[in-house]
Amino acid sequence: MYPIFLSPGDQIDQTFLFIIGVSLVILLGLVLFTLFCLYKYHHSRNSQAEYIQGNLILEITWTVIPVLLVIPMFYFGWSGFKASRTVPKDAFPVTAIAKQWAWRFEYPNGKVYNELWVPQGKPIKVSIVSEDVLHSFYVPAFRIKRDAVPGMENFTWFRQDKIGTYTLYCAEYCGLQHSEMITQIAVLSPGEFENWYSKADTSLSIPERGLKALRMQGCLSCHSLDGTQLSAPTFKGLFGKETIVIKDGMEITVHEDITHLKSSILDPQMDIVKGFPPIMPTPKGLSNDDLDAMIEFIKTLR
Ligand SMILES: [Cu+2]
Repeated sequence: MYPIFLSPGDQIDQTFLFIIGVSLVILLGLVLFTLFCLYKYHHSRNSQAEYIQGNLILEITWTVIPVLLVIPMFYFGWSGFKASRTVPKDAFPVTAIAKQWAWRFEYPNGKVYNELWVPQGKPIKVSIVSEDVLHSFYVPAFRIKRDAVPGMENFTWFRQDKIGTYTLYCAEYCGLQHSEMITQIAVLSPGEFENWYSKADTSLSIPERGLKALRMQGCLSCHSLDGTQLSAPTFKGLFGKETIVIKDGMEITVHEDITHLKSSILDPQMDIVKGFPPIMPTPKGLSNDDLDAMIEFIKTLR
């Protein structure tokens, strides 16, 4: 039996090492055997070929040895797979929500964050869902990759004993800003985690709340804060600006005031800023307060 104190990531590593080890032994054996045959059966020593009709011992040997090698590979692979699909009962549940192009994490107490913060040494069950297209929850450091499929709930689990930050990628090409769909898993000491987890978000100022909402909605994958041109207009200096937009095929100039910004967020296809692709998704689950806070935040980027 696999020691149950190993997390699925460690089991995958051990299985991998086992298979690599066996492969190396086979490689070495084959090379040595080839060199031996090259020498022994060189035509200068054996000019006449010999006719051999079957060899029972040889046939049994080359059947039994591979079987003995392959069965443990299967065993380690299978038990590792089973461990990765069997969530411990005391696991802490978090939901990972994927959308173009950001991750969002919902905790049992209602806390929502754009990074996955977890306590050290505790099994974490991650339910994985998508709000739009296929994405994939990929954490190389934990040896985890699991798809986020629209319309169904997937899951994975991990336990990390080492405090630190680990990168979480999206590993399924999901559109223009796919490569921006990247965030962090922060493994904190249990005390630190409890401290963060039990603290409500009421301490945020209104613009701070707006920034958080922009992150959560994935806006910052396309709209920069510092004037950099990504695949959508930058937020820097946007408020109060005159912008040329395409509306029903016609170019018109709009004034980016509170009303226009709000309606552009709620109905992204209403008019499209000239020179940019019409790729912005309609925000989901955006409260009025968050919308107001977003505008307040954009206002600060003069
Ligand atoms: Cu994605």
